[in-house]
Amino acid sequence: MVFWKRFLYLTGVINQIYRWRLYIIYTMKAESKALTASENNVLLAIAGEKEFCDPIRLAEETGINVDAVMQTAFMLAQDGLCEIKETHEEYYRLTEEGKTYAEQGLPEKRAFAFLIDKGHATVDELQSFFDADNDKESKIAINWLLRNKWAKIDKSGGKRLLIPIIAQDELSSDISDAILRIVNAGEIEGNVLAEAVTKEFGAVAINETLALLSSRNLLESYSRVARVIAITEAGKETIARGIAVEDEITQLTPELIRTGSWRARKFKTYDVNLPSKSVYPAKVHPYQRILDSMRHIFTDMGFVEIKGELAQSAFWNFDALFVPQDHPAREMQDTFYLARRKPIDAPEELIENVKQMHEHGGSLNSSGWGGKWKSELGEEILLRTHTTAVTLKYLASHPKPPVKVFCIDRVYRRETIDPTHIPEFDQLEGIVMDKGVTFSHLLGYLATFYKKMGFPSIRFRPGYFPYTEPSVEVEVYMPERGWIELGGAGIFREEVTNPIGVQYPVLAWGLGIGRLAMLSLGLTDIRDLYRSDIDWLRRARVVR
Ligand code: FA5
Repeated sequence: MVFWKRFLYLTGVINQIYRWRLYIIYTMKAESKALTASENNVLLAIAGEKEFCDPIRLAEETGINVDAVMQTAFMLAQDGLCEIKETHEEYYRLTEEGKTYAEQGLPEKRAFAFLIDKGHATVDELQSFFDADNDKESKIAINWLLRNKWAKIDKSGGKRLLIPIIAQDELSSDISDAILRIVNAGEIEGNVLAEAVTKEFGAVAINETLALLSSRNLLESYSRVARVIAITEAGKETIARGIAVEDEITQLTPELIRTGSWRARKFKTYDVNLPSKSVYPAKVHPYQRILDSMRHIFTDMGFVEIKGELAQSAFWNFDALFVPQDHPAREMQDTFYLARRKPIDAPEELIENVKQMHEHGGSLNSSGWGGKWKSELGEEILLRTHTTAVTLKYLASHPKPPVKVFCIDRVYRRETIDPTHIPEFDQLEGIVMDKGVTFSHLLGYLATFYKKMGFPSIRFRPGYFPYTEPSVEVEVYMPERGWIELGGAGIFREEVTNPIGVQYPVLAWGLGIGRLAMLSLGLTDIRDLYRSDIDWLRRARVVR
C-alpha cells in the first residue's frame, strides 16, 4: 500500500516536471522563433539602418530582389520584428496624344502663335496650317482658342475670321505646355512635378491644369504605394539573443518527391493575406458580362434569341407597329434615315392590311388614324430606332402560337448626348404570343427578369406606345437615386397583330440595357460603358 502511495506520488511529480519542461521549451521556442535564411538576412539588413529604409536599398544590401525583400519583410512584420509604413503617391504619365503635343506644342498654342504672326486667319487658313487633309487638330485648336478666350470668331466680312483677343505675353504664365514637357521625360511623382514647375514659373498652383490635361486625355494619373521598413524593439532583442536559422523549402522539386526527403523538411507557408503585386488577367468586359447574364436569364425562362437587320424599312420600324405616318418620332431630327428607299420587304397582302388598318381600322372596330397611308414613306430605309421592329417582323413570319423570343441589339436615335442618353444604345426586346397569356404574365416576366438582374424593387407606371394597350413603363428603385425608368412594355394592339395574321395576345417589351448596366456597375454616366477606361476595367469585379 505504502509502495503504491509512493509510486503514485512520484509519477505525479514526474508528470508535473514533464509539464514544466514542455512549458519551458515551448516559451523558449516562441521567444527565439527560428527564422529562414532570407528572413535572417533581411532582418540583419534592416537592423543595420538607422531609420526607416527603402526596400530597394535592402535589396542591394542583401542581394535579394525587391519583391522578395518586401515579402520577407511582411513575414517579419507579422512576428513583430519589423515595422512597415505605407504611403500612397500620385504619379503622372502622358498618353500618346499627350506625347505628340509635348513634342509639337498644344494645338491651341501653335494656332495662337500663327494668329499673332498673321494678325488673323480664316478657319480654312488655320486648317491648312495644321494638316489640310485632317481637320482634327485645327478643330481642337479652335475649340480651345475660343474656350480659353484667346481668340474670337468674327463673321462680319462674310468669312469666319479668327482674331486674337489677348497679347502673346499673357500666355507666358500658362503652364500646360511645361507640364507636358516635364512629364514627357518619364513618369513622375506629383510633388517632384510641382517642384519642377515651381522652379520655372515660381509658386503656381498646378492642380487645375493637371485636371484639365487629364480631362483632355493627354495625361494619366495613377497611384503607387511606397513602403519603408524599420526594426522594432522585438527585432533588436531577437538579434541580440542570436537567431536560429532554419532552412525552409520554397519550391517542391521532382528530386524532393522522388527521394521522399520532403517528409523531413519544412515548407515555407503561404499567407494569402499579404499584399502582393497586382496582376490583371484578361477578362470579359463588364458590359459584355451583363449582356451574357441577360441572355442566360431569358434562355433559362425558355426564350429563344433572334436577330434582325440593323437597317430596317420604315414600314417595319413604324407602320406595321401602327405608328401614324405623321408621328414626331419619324421626323429626321429623331431618326437616322439612309439616303435611299427600297420596295417594302413584306408580302403585298400584308402591306395592304397595314394600309387599311391605318386608314380606317381595317375589319376591326377601330377608326385607324384616318387620312391616306403613303407606301413611299414605308419604303424609306432607316437605322432601327428600337428592336421592336425585329420582334414584330419575326412574329409576322411565325404567326402560329406559341412564340417566345427575345433579341438583344443595337438601336440608333438622333439624341442630344447626356449621362443617360446616347445616340447608339442597346435594347433587350422580348415577345410572348400564346393562347391565354395576360397582362399579369407580362408583369411577372419583367419582375422576374429585374429581380434576377439584382433589382428587387421595381414598379410599373401607366405608359403610352402607339402599338400597345395597355402600356406600362418599368422603373427600378435605386436607394441613392430614386425611381429610374428602364423600359416600356405592353400588349400589342389588335391594330398591330391583325394585319400580320396573329390571332392571340402578344406580350411585348423593350428595355434599355445601357441604363440598367450603368446602374448595376455603379456608374453615373452611360457613356462610361463605352469608354473602356483601363483603370476601371482593371478594377471591375468578375464576381459580384
Ligand atoms: C421603346 O423603345 C419601345 N419600343 C419599348 C416597347 C417595346 C414598348 C414593346 C412596348 C412594347 P423607349 O423609347 O421608351 O421605348 O425606350 C425603351 C428604353 O430604352 C428606355 O426606357 C431607356 O431605358 C432606353 N433608352 C431610350 N433612349 C435611350 C438613349 N438615348 N440612350 C440610352 N438608353 C435609351
